[in-house]
Amino acid sequence: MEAGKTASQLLKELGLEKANFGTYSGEWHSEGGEEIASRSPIDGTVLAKISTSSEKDYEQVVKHSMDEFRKWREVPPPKRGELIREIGNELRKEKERLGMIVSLEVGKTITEGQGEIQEMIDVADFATGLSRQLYGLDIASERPEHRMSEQWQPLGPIAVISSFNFPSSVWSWNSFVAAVCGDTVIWKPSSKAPLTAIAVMRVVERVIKRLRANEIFSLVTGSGKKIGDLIASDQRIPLVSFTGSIPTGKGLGEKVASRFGRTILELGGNNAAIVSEKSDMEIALKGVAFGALATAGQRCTTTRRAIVNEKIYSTFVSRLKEIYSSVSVGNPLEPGTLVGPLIDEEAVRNFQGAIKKAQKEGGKLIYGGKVLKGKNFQSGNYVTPALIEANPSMNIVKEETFAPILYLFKYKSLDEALEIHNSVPQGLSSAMFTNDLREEWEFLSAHGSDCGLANVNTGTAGAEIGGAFGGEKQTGGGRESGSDSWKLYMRRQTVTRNFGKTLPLAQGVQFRV
Ligand code: UN1
Repeated sequence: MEAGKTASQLLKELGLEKANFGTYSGEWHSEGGEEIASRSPIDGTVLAKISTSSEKDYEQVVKHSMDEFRKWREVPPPKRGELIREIGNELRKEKERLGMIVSLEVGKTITEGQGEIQEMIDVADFATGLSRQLYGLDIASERPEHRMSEQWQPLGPIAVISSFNFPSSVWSWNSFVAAVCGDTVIWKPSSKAPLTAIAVMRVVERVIKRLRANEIFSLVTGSGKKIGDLIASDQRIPLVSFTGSIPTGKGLGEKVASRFGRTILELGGNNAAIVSEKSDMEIALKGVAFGALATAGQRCTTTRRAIVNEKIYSTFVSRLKEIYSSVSVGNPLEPGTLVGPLIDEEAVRNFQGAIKKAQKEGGKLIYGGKVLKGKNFQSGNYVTPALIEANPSMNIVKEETFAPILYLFKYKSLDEALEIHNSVPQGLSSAMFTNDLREEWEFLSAHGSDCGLANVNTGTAGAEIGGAFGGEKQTGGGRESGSDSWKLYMRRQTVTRNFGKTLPLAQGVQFRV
């Protein structure tokens, strides 16, 4: 399947043009922002051109989002949920087409592109239910005839800066939850995936216009340096949710904190799977392979390290090599493909650079690591996934390289495995494969995995939306999507009410006037 041909048909069906405005605030506009191209990593085809947001566009968006917030915060939460339900239903209808846009723009396999939209639908369902579950607390007061409680208020217009690898679902994790909380949302997608954002916003716009609902979602496009910076230093935006690299997240976090704004940071992962000799090897192999290879190793949750018990190490590694050699790398639109292209040339260079560094530090490349050339690999972004035998003292294994490189480690005792596991600066996802209850306990205990996500007998990638998603240490500490992540999109208000006829003071303080 050719990316170009598929794309023009799809763009038409979705009401998109070859050239698109990259700013939406109740209407599409562009006031002289520079033009960028959405380029498919599959074969380098330019899918569409997008005129990004100028400062004037940005200003219009923020003003619009503030105005809409003043109206939206007055809407009862279950009514807000009704809008999200309708958006979810529209996404159900458009799942195939939108999933295809994702595949075309970022090179995901068809099933992964569809999965991305499914994740949005799931979050829409979750947020609709949540809109009736925004609960507070009732707290005992030390004073007679007093009541204390806790309630939650909307925050304001918030910003969501998303990355290319989950170009729409991460926006929905934040936006659908924030919307039922009463916030309005300004979306800045990655400049590597603006077309998906525009396509999603077109679908959202259709629902909003049909229902004559509040225009709570807006879109700005442009570089992190320009638009990202405007957001980071904009006092009017109380919360910025950012998904991306550790250095960018650090800079953004500092900027937002310096104006007392809040952030939800979802930064790099360096996720490991511990494979015990007491595991079911078939499950472990599949879990590690999916974790390392899905999305061509470009997930925050990608398995980057496998820590394998020495007793099964050689069997496990040779089986893994077999799996790797049977995996087809190529055009992600073809049904048999498991590993598509990397997003761009820079990603390919990083892949090669990391392998070189690993080899210099004593790592042994035992499989893959090549850049594929030829007719089927036109864009030059296709690589054979790499397996590298490593040791924990190497520096490169402490870094996240957004590519399919799996470092392999051997361990003797579980203590040693856990030490290797926790020895990196990132703390997003983790997995342990074992059928031994005591080993599972160690992994899940306070001295076990130090990550935000800890999985047993399932891999590091592929989290469900019902749990809170995010990680510790340099991953940034944010939580998104399920559980009580909604609290991050609201402000907490402690309420004290006096029903009595006197004014007793707390802590027994006397004040006689
Ligand atoms: C990401 O890579 O930024 O858990 C998110 C997963 C996906 C989400 C990944 N559901 O792999």
